[in-house]
Amino acid sequence: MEKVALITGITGQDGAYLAELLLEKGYEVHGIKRRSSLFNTDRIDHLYKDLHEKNVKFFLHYGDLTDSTNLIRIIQQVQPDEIYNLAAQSHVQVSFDTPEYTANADALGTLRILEAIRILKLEKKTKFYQASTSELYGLVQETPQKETTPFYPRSPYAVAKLYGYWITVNYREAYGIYACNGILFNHESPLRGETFVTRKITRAVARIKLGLQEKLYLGNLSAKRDWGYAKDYVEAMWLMLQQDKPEDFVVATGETHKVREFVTLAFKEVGINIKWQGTGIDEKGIDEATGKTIIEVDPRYFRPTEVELLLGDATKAQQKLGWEPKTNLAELCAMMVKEDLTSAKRDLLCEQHGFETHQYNE
Ligand code: NDP
Ligand code: GDR
Repeated sequence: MEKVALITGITGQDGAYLAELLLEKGYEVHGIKRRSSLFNTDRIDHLYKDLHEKNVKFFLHYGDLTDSTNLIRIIQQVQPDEIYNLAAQSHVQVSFDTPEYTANADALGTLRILEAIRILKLEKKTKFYQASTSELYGLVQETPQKETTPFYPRSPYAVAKLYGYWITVNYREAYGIYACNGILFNHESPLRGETFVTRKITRAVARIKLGLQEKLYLGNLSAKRDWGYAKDYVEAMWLMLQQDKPEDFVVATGETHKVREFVTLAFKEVGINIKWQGTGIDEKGIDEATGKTIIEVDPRYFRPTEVELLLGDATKAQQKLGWEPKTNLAELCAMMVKEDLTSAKRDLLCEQHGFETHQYNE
């Protein structure tokens, strides 16, 4: 019998890679997308087939994590073997502006799905994956961070995810649901949202290289992150739901780098060497060849409370799931810059032929 999976957040970075992986494995894949005034399915359009064709295995449903009745109805209709709860207001800085909404979607949204499983009496049938995060570790208590490291969340996003983490553990213990937390460290790709720091950097690198943009403004250049490749990480999500018993796992590369290092690496990909000058808000990145300042610090991007250092220890995932990262930071960065150069070249062509292109930078 082919398995049926339901993915919330299917239009996001991880949703797109996971949907691809599960379709390759022969699953019937259902996803929940939000109604939006513009199309929001760019990342999964290549998976979509006209529903009138034969053997369609990919289905989208309108829904929202803030709407219980909608979630219950979709889960009742789909009767999934596996639910991957990837939907979230996932931007840490935005969570300081929208803390209540973030709690509603990220914390209560998780509860709503677990309750739907219970209400529909699917506790024995449906396995549940919760997209937990290294942001739970927040203020450093121990490095590298592993499954037993105490949590100290530092943003409304992380606090909401803390609820999601514990409610998942609680429903596993209270009702015997096969429910797992994947505590994933930052993972990036060419599909990464444009306002997360790596993608913001690789997009700017491409646009600066082609003369479409003058400068890149960033916040805390000294924050350290353990960055992996999203496509490698969705494999770990799937593996977590294929074990004999449900457990929580850290997924990470075991390497950490400063934002500043990622900037240097990304500019190097297009032949620009960066010389760093100054400190704090006066720090600047200068193009060695031209002497022009192309990177500046903008305190608007500082967070009220920051997570300074993330470094994960994925030994448990390696031992129990046989999972290991396959892509290193240099390969990841090169891949992202390459994709962004392709789209910047498209923009340049348009401009050269008299068509305006607009780029929203945040
Ligand atoms: P994205 O921001 O790329 O995707 C989030 C998805 O959630 C989008 O499909 C978005 O829809 C959807 N969504 C947001 N709010 C709602 C809502 N109220 N109801 C239904 N859907 C909603 O995130 P990622 O793919 O990067 O991350 C996936 C999950 O993993 C998230 O939960 C994130 O918090 C978590 N995580 C991510 C890490 C990372 O480094 N990427 C690390 C650890 C955890 P739309 O497209 O319409 O905006
Ligand atoms: P993060 O990712 O907060 O770790 O959350 P993000 O890429 O936003 O920030 C990483 C670090 O870079 C610093 N930074 C900037 N960040 C952004 N977005 N924009 C800037 O201009 C900038 N300048 C410096 C940040 O301060 C931070 O220290 C991501 C999300 O995917 C979460 O959903 C997920 O849970 C965690 O990763 C693990």
